Amino acid sequence: TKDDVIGRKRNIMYFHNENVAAFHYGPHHPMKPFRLAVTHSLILHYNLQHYFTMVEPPPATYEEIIAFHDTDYIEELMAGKWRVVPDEDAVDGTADDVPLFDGVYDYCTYYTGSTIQAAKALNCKWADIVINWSGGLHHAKKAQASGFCYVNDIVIGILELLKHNQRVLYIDIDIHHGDGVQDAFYFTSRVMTASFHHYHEKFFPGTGIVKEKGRSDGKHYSLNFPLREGITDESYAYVFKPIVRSLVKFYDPNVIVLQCGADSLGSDKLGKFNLSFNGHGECIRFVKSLNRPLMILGGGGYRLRNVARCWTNETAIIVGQDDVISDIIPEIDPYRKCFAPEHYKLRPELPHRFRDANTREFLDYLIGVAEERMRKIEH
Ligand code: V1P
Ligand code: CA
Ligand code: ZN
Repeated sequence: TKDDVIGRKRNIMYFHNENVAAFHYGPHHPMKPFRLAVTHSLILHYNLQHYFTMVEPPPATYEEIIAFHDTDYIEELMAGKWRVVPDEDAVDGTADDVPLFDGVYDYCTYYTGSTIQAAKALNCKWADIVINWSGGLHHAKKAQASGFCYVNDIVIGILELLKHNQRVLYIDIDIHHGDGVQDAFYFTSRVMTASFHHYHEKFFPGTGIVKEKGRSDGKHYSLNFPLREGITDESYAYVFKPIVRSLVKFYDPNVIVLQCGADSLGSDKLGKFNLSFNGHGECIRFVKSLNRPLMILGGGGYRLRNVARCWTNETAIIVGQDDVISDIIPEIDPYRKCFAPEHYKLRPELPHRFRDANTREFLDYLIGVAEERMRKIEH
């Protein structure tokens, strides 16, 4: 089988608490938790559950959440009220992106509970690969919600992994900078963070330049790859593969956490890249082929039908069924109508909306940065 060719058979666990999909950020908000119900349904209708152990994990507890977050901040979230900040503009900017919708704290406990249980399954060696598509909310800070994220399940999950693992490598392919995870581990060498993202001063969150490289014990353990708009499958693989290969070779992580935000796909509502389902999925395939214990998380993704397609295809890649399953969405899936515009295909071609502004010279410069940084790390 293909598993024997690229590595030994991996034990896979899939974490899903269906309560997470019933929350609403509000009528005009791009983040739609319902995408998680559509994704889960599509995974089931492709019968991929035969290849993994499905777990419905409990919600995260208050104690688990304050392993990272400030208690005062979490009290506000539980009460559904942000503290009054004198700067009115800041309040408005925050309120639009992170509205206090009904049940917002409960919502956080569901996606975070799944990430925590996924981390525990890796720690106990019950699984080699764990999946939580509801997780990956990489912008949340210790005492502040940001960019659709309130509780940082990734940071909490990595803290759990650090109880049993000396070194964790975090890789983030969401189109936005993984600032919340980078900030949380900026001063330690036990977590290396690598974010690939679109960078532009006007593009959220406006951080993630190459010069942000970590401080004190963490110096050289934060890596940023600020990409220009319109990047294609070829250009993305050209930087991603050699960089990730050398991070794994030199950092030698005990476990890898991969945030798979689907907003780096072409035609995303917020994104500016041209990745196809294949190009995005190739990153997941490549990281899997490195044969380390692996946690797969979701993240952004704002064209609902493409998020479900992307993460279903990537679940199939993880279980080694991507070249076996049909490219036509199963007729029995109750959400099939969501996929009508592209003739019910699982991996339709996506329109290229942006010219690729990433020159070969620029991509070679980014690869050089990673190589130079790897020469500086030791452990
Ligand atoms: O651009 C901003 C804020 C508003 N300015 C004051 C700065 N916010 C973005 C937030 C994007 C968050 C991405 C989250 C993730 O990385 C992880 C889950 O994918 C934003 C955008 C935008 N086009 O970038 N907010 C909104 N659009 C928005 C639109 C309508 C209603 C509410 C928010
Ligand atoms: Ca990213
Ligand atoms: Zn994003």
